[in-house]
Amino acid sequence: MDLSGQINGQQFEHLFLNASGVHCQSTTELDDLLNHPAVGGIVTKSATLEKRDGNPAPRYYELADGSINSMGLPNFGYDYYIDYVKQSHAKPTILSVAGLSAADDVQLLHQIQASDYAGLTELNLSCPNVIGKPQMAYDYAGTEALLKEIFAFFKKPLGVKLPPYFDLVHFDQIAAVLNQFPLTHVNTINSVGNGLWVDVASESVVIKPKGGFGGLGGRMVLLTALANVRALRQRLNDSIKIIGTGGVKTGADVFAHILCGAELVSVGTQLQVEGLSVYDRLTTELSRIMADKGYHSLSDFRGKLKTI
Ligand code: OXC
Repeated sequence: MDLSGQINGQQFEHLFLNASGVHCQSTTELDDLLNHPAVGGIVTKSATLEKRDGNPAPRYYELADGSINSMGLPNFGYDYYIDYVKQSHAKPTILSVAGLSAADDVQLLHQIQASDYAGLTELNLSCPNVIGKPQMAYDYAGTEALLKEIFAFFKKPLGVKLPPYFDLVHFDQIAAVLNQFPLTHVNTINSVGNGLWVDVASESVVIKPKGGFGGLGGRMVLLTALANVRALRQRLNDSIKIIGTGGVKTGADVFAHILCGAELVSVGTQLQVEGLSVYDRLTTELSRIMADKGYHSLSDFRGKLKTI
């Protein structure tokens, strides 16, 4: 079974990645992922210019059908992650970066441009959990101005991590912005910000930051994720590949992401819940569905969702 995909000519022998934030903060965790046979490549925790502790705990909570988090970008800082991805690895790496301001984003990308890292970079325009910092990708004019500034000097492969959009007009608007630039990919969706879970027994919120508000992930966001993959695949230039992220719990969910047009698929909450063995189970389940349908490779059905 051919489960491969490509971004910017880089071959991912296996479609599975981690969702940035899950099992990717330390080099040990990143090594675990790279060493797993069913993982095609890794995405680092989004790096800020300086190391951050993130928001106060509790800041992640598991629900019956997903998760809510307000981690606040805890990470070891840009130098730590660029050193890691610059090493030679047997699989492709995606260096995720997130400035605390647009000026930080520009500075991070200047540093990557000046480095000898030649792999993929992903600019996170959608973290919902940094207090006082709006999700940039909801500001279409701001995103356009930022990408204009970046592509004036950045000549390496670059993608963006997007928040979920909910209105068809918003898909049109963000696609019109993104199509102006030589992006390698979009990664959609980041967590659905901001949700609120109420524990009725204790009459309380379940995470501490922001009075309990946080980004939703896991199965409860699958339909939103699929809609974003599909709507963006229908609107973006063919050269901009899509990493489908959000809601994957079963092989059928992975199949649905590919059918909507995802090139690769990443796993977040379910990786946190189940550990690395999730990739074996998903591979088995996906391969069984493909075999039953007579498919040999993802390209046999990628983007071929039928409408009625
Ligand atoms: N999305 C992010 O981009 N970052 C993390 N959480 C999330 O849902 C975080 O660190 O808060």
